Amino acid sequence: MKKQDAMNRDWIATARTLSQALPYLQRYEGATVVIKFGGHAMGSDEAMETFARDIVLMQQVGVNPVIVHGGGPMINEMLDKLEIKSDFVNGKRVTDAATMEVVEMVLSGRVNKRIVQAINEQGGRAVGLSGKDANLMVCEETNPDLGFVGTPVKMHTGVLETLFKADMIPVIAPLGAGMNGETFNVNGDTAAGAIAGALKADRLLLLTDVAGVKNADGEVVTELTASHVHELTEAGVIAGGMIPKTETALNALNQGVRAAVILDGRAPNACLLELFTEHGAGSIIRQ
Ligand code: X2W
Repeated sequence: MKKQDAMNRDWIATARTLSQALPYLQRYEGATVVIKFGGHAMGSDEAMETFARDIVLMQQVGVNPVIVHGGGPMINEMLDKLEIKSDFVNGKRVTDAATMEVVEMVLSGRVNKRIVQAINEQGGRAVGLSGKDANLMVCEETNPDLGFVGTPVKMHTGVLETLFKADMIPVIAPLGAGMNGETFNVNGDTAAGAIAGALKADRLLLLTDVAGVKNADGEVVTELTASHVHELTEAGVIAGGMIPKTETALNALNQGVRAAVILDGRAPNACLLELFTEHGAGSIIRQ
């Protein structure tokens, strides 16, 4: 009898959770949400399955999710196997022609298809592409010292609108097309910010392996404005790997994205927690 009571309580709690989500579901109906899924946030097969289910649920309730993925650790692993040395300058991989081939093979081939398959296994219809497809992300060389590292300069998001209309979920590898037939390697955060900006997305979720932006006491700040981010950066509190993330967030806001969130993608159901509960997750940055 007691066991039955406990089970009933679980179901009642589930029903209450769904009921409480209603205002959030209404708020995000028809919204575009760009999710950067970093290589460090991609954990086990189980974590990938949970992520994929969250994305399919989002789409089921009327959101247009766009996944932009990274895969830095997976590229490192393959370069190691091939005994190709790789260096980073300010968080960007120095990319010569041989490295570029491996980057494209790993991102477009291995990582992209793993995510596409995980979403499709949950009943979604994901389509994998890179910034080269339909000239989605046209790039220029960032700095000659970095080789084939690209900065997005012109976006053509028509292909994404087409996929939204067909209820398909775009999964994008961060590669760009050059004006002279080159392929460029684009930092995953930069690519996600450029795509979110071009779509004027309602949300940019940067899923990483830290809980969010921390203050001087090491506590996660749940809500920040752009000027707050500038202050923390000048004070040296926002430092290291967090800088490209907050810069991406601020650039996206400047291009018309409503809010950017930096959150721990390894936490269970991180995307749903952020979008559909009062609790939210990580650090939300608004203008
Ligand atoms: C990155 C692209 C992948 C990436 C790289 O080659 O590693 C540059 O550095 P994460 O997992 O998001 O770090 N590109 C130019 O950004 O992956």
